[in-house]
Amino acid sequence: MTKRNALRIAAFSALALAACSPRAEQEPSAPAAAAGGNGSVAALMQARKLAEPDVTAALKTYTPTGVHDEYLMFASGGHSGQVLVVGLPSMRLLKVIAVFTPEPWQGYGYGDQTNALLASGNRDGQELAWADTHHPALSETNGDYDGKFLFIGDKANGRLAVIDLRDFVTKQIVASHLIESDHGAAFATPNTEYVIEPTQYPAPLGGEFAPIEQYDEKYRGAVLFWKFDRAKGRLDPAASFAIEVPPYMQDLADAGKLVSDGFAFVNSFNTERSYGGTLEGRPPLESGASQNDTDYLHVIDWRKAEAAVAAGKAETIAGVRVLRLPTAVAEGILHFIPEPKSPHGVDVSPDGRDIVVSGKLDTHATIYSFEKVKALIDQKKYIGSDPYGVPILPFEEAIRAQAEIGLGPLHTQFDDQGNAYTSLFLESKVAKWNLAEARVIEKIPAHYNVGHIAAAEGDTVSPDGRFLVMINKWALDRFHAVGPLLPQNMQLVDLSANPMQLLYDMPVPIGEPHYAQIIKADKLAPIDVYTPVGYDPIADARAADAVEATQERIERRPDGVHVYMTAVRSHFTPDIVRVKEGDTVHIHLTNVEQAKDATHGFAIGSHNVNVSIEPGEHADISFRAQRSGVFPMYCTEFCSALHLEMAGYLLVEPD
Ligand code: K7E
Ligand code: CUA
Repeated sequence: MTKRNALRIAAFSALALAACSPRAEQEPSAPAAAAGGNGSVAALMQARKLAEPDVTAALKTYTPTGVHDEYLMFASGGHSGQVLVVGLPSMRLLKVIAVFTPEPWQGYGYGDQTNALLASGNRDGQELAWADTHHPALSETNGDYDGKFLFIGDKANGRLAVIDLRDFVTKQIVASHLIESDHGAAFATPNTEYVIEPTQYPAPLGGEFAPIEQYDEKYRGAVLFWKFDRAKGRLDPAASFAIEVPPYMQDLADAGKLVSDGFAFVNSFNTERSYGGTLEGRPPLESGASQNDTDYLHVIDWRKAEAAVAAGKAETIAGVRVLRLPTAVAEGILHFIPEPKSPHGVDVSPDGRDIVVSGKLDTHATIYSFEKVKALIDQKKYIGSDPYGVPILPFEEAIRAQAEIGLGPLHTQFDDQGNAYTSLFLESKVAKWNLAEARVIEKIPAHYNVGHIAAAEGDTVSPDGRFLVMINKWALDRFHAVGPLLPQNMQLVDLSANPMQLLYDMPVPIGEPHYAQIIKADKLAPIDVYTPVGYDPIADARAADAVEATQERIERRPDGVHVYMTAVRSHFTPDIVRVKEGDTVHIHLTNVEQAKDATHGFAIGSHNVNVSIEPGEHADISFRAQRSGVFPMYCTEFCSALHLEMAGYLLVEPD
């Protein structure tokens, strides 16, 4: 038990003692307590039907006003295409970071900068108004979260985004045209040299067409290694590469660390290469893909791959340097090891020595020993090769142990005591097990189908233990009914309690938060204001059209009317904009304030104009004044006592 929890429990005991004293029993009557009034702890417990564990849970999570959380959790926003930022242990939602989809509050997708950013993720000119985000990945230094950047993928459209944690703003979206889908996942190498993005569903590389009957010959997967330029804070497509892999369905990945640094582990399912055809006399994909007892764990030596690419051994497909399968095999970059059928999670232990794989249809967590795997690779000890020539290492000689943990194991996390935690989807439990001994210690029930779990600093070389969040699919009976579409449910667990204790349920009503990472809050140092004034957060530079106070003006030019505008509590300058019907209008708007919290919004009705400008921020807004009329413009944040007066008019004169 940590010191802090011990203190909290001591505080609780004192309260409980007070509650049980005769004097306490004479405290206010039940109706007052039920209404929340001035009841004693005992009366409140009775009125609200709370048991002792409920009260300890409350004391462990209750965070008084003004007190900050100890951890921040970054959870994917699933179908919303966004990222949730949640404080632990309070489970308070602190922010929803707009990533792949428009978000009105942040004015994301309503101004020129964010429109261009979103458009950079379009595919073949198709505007994409949604994304399926799964696995966020925090940037790492020496295998530890460094609190600088966050990456998140889009499963549906095979995209990846970069969020800067200085301002919690999305800076870049990249979409490779090599692949059609990924797992919505990002995996960072220990020094964020690369962000790994494996495909999910195979297709011909480069967006070509091939009949599904040519699945074996023409369809492929790829594991992309996006080079991260830390100084620029952007992924560098020109320095990135991919490794072609067979048309199995690659799934999750994890980067090796410490002893296994330089390697990446990717699992796969459907090594049967089933492709469905339920109306064409073939079995559905799900049964076709479950025939074999094993699939293949892909072991990738990414440093060797990097060297092969540098030596010119890659082929360019759809603008991406690709190491084709024969090259990957010849260079000793890619090896397979059988893994129990239909695996899902692959997780490298904090010391980098174990690779834990869980198969959805197997009751074990299989622990591969990196040391053994490396020795087998060095000795070229193969039991054969797959149909694409990839050498296969012997399963029995590659594993250290198999832990019998339960039904439907999915994902594994680690603590600071040598324990692993694995979610059991079918059992709706999380198993705590000793990693060295591969022995289950205890299980805690999740309320329903638990998918991912996230532990504090759980993917690093030095996890914290303390807290674990179970991310459950659908909330069933946990909350008041809100119609047939159910929220998801994140459940906070105290790992320092023995046995583990469930502390809190948090409904998530905006999409399925597949995975999350939890970082110590003091590792983050976000800014309060943008400097210099006139800052464009997407370009990370002062905007070319930044406006200084006294420089405000309106200019008519061949490409339209340019309005150079400033915002300061509580007015816009200019506050009257006169244009002609049919004019294109470009508003260059700078918030010239430098005080923390001096945010302004800027909206014009009927024109889809809506931006949020934080202190020092600049935004450009372009639109066409289609119809003559009088259109109020106003600030959308209650920024001062005279906020309602922070308004003006767009006057569109008839042509
Ligand atoms: Cu939903 Cu990791 Cu994408 Cu498992 S994933 S649950
Ligand atoms: Cu500025 Cu309200």
